[in-house]
Amino acid sequence: MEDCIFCKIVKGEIPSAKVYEDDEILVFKDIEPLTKIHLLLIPKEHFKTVAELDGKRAALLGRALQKIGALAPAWGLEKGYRLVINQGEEAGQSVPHLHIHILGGEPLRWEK
Ligand code: DGP
Repeated sequence: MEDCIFCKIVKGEIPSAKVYEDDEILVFKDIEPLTKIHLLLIPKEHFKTVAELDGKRAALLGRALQKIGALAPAWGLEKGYRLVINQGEEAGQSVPHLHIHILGGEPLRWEK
């Protein structure tokens, strides 16, 4: 997608503070951190929501979750973390490229 900020980050056209990259995913620091540690994991392939998952993309997301589990301690998240995927307008999805927020580095509240 030409106008997608995260596709531009994947292509290196916009700089980002990367903490992990392989051939199918990228993890980098969120530019507007909500918690002491706030990372974003994106698939390199552009798609917007889980409604667009096929078998291949679902398998990729499974590997991405596995990677988070393996690398979270190295990112300073050994005490725990929260994963959030905002989907669509009412959830506040502002970038139309699927991304997993990885939040932590401090105690997180959970209330309405
Ligand atoms: P969401 O609201 O769920 O769509 O989250 C989008 C996140 O992306 C938001 O927390 C801010 C972050 N973000 C937007 N533009 C950039 C950027 O250019 N670089 C980085 N590192 N993060 C960005």
